[in-house]
Amino acid sequence: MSVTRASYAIALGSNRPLSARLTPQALVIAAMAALDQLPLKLCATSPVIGSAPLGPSLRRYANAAAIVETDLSPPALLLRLKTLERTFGRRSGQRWGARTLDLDIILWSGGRWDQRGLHVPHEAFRQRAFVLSPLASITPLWRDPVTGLRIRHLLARTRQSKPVDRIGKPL
Ligand code: A4P
Ligand code: MG
Repeated sequence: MSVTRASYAIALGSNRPLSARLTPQALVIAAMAALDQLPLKLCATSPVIGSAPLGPSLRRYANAAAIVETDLSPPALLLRLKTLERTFGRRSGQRWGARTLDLDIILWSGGRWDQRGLHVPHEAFRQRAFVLSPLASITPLWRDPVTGLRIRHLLARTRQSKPVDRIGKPL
């Protein structure tokens, strides 16, 4: 299925090297370049940041974000991203386990997409500075269609410690 041209925000993460040269940071940089080989236009890429691991994996992550434009629907784009993850040595394993490359769809210009196996906006992004900080450097004004808040506002909230519910609405 294709949609009329849409914008997507993609989060990139890596915390396992593929070789001595292909460190997590190098993998994220290479993956951003590889996005340009897909049937899409790479509009913006963020700097790569280092971040402390959330979850069971002990290794630090390299994280970044990219904005792309494409006619691909959310599930069609996800398929392409999963293929790219495998090209970069991603093997299926423990959820949240160390990985050479993780590509998540965070937002798309069509608003919400909810089906089995794909939820856009990404369900956890509002609480994650390692997603919001790179994203804010390239698209600070994009509004989350669920809370109505801009990326830069969501990022600012992660620096306060106000309680929020599961989707990030203030309690
Ligand atoms: N899926 C549903 N919605 C989406 C979406 N919007 N984008 C499904 C991408 N995938 C989506 O993902 C599992 C399944 O989620 C997919 O098959 C897809 O159908 P996965 O990438 O195979 O596995 P995962 O990444 O281990 O699980 P998950 O739930 O995506 O974890 P997250 O949210 O990606 O978190 N700490 C730091 N500092 N930096 C990180 O990048 N990442 C994680 C993983 C944990 N801790 C981290 C980081
Ligand atoms: Mg993932």
